[in-house]
Amino acid sequence: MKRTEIEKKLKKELDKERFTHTLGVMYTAAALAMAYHADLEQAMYAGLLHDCAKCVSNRDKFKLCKKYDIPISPSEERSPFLLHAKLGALFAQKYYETEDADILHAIQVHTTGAPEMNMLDKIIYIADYIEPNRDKAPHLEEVRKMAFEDLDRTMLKILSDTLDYLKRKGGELDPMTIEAYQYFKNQAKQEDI
Ligand code: DGI
Ligand code: FE
Ligand code: FE
Repeated sequence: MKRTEIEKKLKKELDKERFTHTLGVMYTAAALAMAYHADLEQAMYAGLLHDCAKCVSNRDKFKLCKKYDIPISPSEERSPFLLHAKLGALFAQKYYETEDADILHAIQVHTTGAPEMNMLDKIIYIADYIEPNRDKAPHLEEVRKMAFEDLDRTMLKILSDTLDYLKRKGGELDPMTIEAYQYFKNQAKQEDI
């Protein structure tokens, strides 16, 4: 599907705020792709589609996961909003004609992150956090600058701030978020040696 067609469809599926955020992520991902010589088209499509399953009720999230054999982890059972990432990858393929495995993977890991993320995965994860309409995350100014200097250090900073935030508010930590954090922490240590 053309990007403009996807935009039209998403405008109907998402609430106003989420649609505005989505465009913010698409253009921020584009800017990061330019800065790091990544594929611009892939970054824009992945940014546009990353939250395509966000505005589905929790009840329907569970139903759809069962219907399409998407495994639900115990942590997702308790925090069903996490499922919008896996479901987003399914929707992108099913309803938005996206077959590109890199785009689908970037959508799938955009909420928790994952060990060994590739460049597109990192660009989407970071763009989601720093896009211009975001205003609540801590250290935003610093992270926004860092994003255009070093993707791995930025991943570590966002993951660490996210874990702090979740611990403070008593949110459950998904094992994948912890694994992602440890991966980028080890990576940073190895660079120091
Ligand atoms: O969908 P968005 O709001 O644009 O962004 P997102 O998909 O990155 O989701 C962000 C939220 O996800 C943020 O409030 C932190 C939360 N999150 C990330 N990792 C975990 C988590 N929440 C829980 N409960 N557990 C996690 O491991
Ligand atoms: Fe999301
Ligand atoms: Fe998002």
